[in-house]
Amino acid sequence: MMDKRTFLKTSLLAGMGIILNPMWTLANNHNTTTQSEETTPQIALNSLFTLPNLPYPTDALEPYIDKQTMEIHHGKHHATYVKNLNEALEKNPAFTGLTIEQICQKVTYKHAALRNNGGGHYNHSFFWEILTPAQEGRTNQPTGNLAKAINQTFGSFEKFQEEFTKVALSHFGSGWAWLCMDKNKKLFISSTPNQDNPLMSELVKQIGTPILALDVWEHAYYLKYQNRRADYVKAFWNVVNWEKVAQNFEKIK
Ligand code: MN3
Repeated sequence: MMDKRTFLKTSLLAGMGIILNPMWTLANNHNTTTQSEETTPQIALNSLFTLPNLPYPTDALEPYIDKQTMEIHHGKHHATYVKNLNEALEKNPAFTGLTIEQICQKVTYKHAALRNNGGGHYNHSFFWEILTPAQEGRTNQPTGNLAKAINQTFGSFEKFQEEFTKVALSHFGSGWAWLCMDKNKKLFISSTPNQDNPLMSELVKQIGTPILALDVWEHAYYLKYQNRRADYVKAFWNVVNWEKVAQNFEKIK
């Protein structure tokens, strides 16, 4: 038998909704477990992305790409993509713990923030690495297996350059030009709008792994070249890091 004091206490707590029906608790726990198995990723929720350092000083690509453009492009534009990517990941737990490549492979038209900022982070991180300071008297061309593959696919290095330049110049508005390898190990040139890239298999026509990239957003060249995208693309060939491009090629060949 409950004494009066216990009865009062129990009634009060029940009235406040604090005493739980054991069946309800079980059902609720079961439901929670099922949901978390479906939506919680296996990897810890701590792998936020950070802005990578440039592999050279901001003035190292002068006179082809100017210091101020590099400062703003890396320190402001790229930094903003990283910040917004991390915010978007908090709202999309199914993407947490994935590499940036995996995020790009998984995004669809439904994930606008992840698509734009995940793409922005991948594309710029990739772009900084395939650039390098120009060297006096150097013929800046690929060598070895990569040179052979370019010759086989496009006829010659000059024809490849022409084709890549044509794609970079004819891309309307903001976007990227790419040299990629497809799943049959064949090189191809393409362009993508905004921050899309050829890893985004749900979104692009030509799927592939990037080897070389060129940012053709106006923010990449406007301070120095204004509307003259052609001059910027021409200058780009002086600062391509063909050693790095060859490494990208060898990794997936
Ligand atoms: Mn850019």
